[in-house]
Amino acid sequence: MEYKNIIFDKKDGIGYVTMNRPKALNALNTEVLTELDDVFRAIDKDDEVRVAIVTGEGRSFIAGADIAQMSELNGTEGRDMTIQGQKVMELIESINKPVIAAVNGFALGGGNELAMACDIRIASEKAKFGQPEVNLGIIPGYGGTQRLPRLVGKGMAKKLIYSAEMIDAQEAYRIGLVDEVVPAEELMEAAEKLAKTIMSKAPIAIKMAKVAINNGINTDLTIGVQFEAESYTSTFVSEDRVEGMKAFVEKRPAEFKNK
Ligand code: CO8
Repeated sequence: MEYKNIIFDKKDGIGYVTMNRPKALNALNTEVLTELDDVFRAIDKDDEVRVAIVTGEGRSFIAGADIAQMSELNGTEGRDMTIQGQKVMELIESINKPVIAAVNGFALGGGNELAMACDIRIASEKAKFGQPEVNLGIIPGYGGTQRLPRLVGKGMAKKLIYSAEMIDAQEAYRIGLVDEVVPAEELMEAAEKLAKTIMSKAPIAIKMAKVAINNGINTDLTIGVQFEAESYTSTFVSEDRVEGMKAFVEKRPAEFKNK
């Protein structure tokens, strides 16, 4: 598929998805969502990509769903656009490799929701976060009412959603919405450094850690530890587990083969 609103590159095991609609601050319309769906399906299947990084061109990460487009929709069409976006967020969350959000600027509404669907969020000091939907007479519709309380707790999520308050990167870090804050000029370097660290580890272990954490967070502890046992077993029967432990005993770096 040819992309008009995003750029996809890959280099040294990293897949870069750059939101590229800077005149609209990278707002998500149905065409952008279709392109994101396509690119993340491709990343999921692409053995050359071990970790993906999502970022935005210009001064915004993503300033939300496209308000101009939404303003033209009736109820049914609005529901369809919500479901389309929710599916994209679920896809990003469930692909079998880590996705890092390198949040360069505004992450508002659907933009914050996309960042939350990623595994890890690294923010530039210039980034701004918020769920301003109630200003428009709607509520978050790309998973924000569900993922935000899971990340920052119910009270803080309600405060942010009810008030539509925009917060800076340090505050987002303080409440646990982002995992690291770096100077703007070091953002991509920080995301790549983390991606390279992850790529140096056993690939099946990384994949299974993602499965165990994501499945577990959506259920209770009893079921969650059962997911962990299943995921753990998948790592324990792998050749890389034998290699990892052997390398430790032999005091040498492990050579993982994704087997
Ligand atoms: N949609 C469409 N266009 C946008 C959006 C957006 N979300 N955000 C900014 N733009 C456009 C502006 O219209 C403007 O275009 P133009 O130059 O043609 O007038 C351009 O981007 C630059 O924006 P501003 O001039 O407003 O720039 P400022 O620096 O003054 O302000 C802000 C930046 C604060 C980010 C401001 O643009 C803003 O408040 N944007 C809207 C943020 C927002 O409310 N986001 C939430 C949207 S709702 C949502 O995401 C719901 C998700 C679930 C949807 C379910 C589907 C039905």
